[in-house]
Amino acid sequence: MTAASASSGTRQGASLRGHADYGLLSVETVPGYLHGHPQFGDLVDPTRLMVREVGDGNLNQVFLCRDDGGQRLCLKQALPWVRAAGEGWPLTPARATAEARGYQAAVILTPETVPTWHGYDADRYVLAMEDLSDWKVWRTALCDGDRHEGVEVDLGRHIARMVFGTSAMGLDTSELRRRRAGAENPELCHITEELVFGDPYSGHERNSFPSALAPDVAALRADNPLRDAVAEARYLFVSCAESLIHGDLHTGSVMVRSAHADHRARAQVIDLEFCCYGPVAFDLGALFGNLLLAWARARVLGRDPDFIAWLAGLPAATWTAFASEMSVLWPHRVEQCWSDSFLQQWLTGVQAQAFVFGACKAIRRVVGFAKAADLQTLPPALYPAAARCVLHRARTWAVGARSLAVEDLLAR
Ligand code: SR1
Ligand code: MG
Repeated sequence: MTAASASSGTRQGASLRGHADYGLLSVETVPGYLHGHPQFGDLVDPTRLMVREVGDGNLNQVFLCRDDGGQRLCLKQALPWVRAAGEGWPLTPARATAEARGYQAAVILTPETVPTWHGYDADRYVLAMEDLSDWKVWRTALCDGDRHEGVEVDLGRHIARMVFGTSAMGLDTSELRRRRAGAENPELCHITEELVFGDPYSGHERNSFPSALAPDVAALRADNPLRDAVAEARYLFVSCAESLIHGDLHTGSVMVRSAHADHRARAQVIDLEFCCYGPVAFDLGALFGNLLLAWARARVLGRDPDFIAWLAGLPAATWTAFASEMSVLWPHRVEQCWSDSFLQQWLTGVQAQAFVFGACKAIRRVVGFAKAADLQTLPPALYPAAARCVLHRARTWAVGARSLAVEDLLAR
């Protein structure tokens, strides 16, 4: 076997070649690329390679490479446009540089919760990392009704370790400022500002929802307390650069697997192209908002009550893991001026912010561009009830954020 073999999703590769002067990869050209880039090519045998393009996200192409000795590698390349929209929506491939920056920080601060990192080719916007094809996308697992116990603990810890290691808690402020200055990701942040905080409350043509939901969406747009909360969250996202955040930490950015020696599941955080300096609550909120989608789905499908109760407990369990890890790391802060009572105050503020961000993240998946499988794969007759459940619950989070307990987010 000497040639790369095409598989599903690769037809796009042919039409993309020639459009980008940095050389877009295809299943046919990956073996040659690996020959010419031995820092990656040495990890597999490029002469005896099977290559599959498996990108199913909104932005990039992803190649899984496996040689006939079983060695595997994942290459991810940024396209010069939004994959889900096509060439009419150009987007800088430099987002891959932001993603590489995120992985490089994460492999130092929390190596257990990211794939093994093999490096970045900045000329071709290609990231090389461990192939996680024997893991499952958490969103898919939740949609299927699979329980992966312990994933939420990994995620809470992951977020805490990232915030501690990239903020004024763990860095001296000169170093923090240098890192911030070198970590701008304006185009991707702009997408978030528009898609998460803007479009759902406007008549933007990117929005889409069934006509049955039109009265609900109109009510959302006329809801001034909700819109004020969204505006405050948007301002916080734009203005707060406390730590390096993932920037898109929904359940589709998490891979999960159960078979571990201690019988608890594990999480791997992926897809860091939205990585930027921002408010840590944005990552926590992304998880909460996407757990709301999974919970609404499970309810309308009439899933096992134990599964629904487990789902309902995940925001609090994630939060507890996050807050506990912050307490573990706290004695190592660089400045004692960050007092113990400051930590408690900070946690209280972050939690309320996360509820509003979570609301925004859930609402955008119902009204705006880029939907989520949790709702989209429901039988059509069940969709409106699930969507209304999400919108109603999200509003409660946004307008009641300062008085809500995390245990109550998904209470019946
Ligand atoms: C134009 S990109 C659309 C969405 O895909 C990503 O996963 C982000 O959530 C972004 O908002
Ligand atoms: Mg993504």
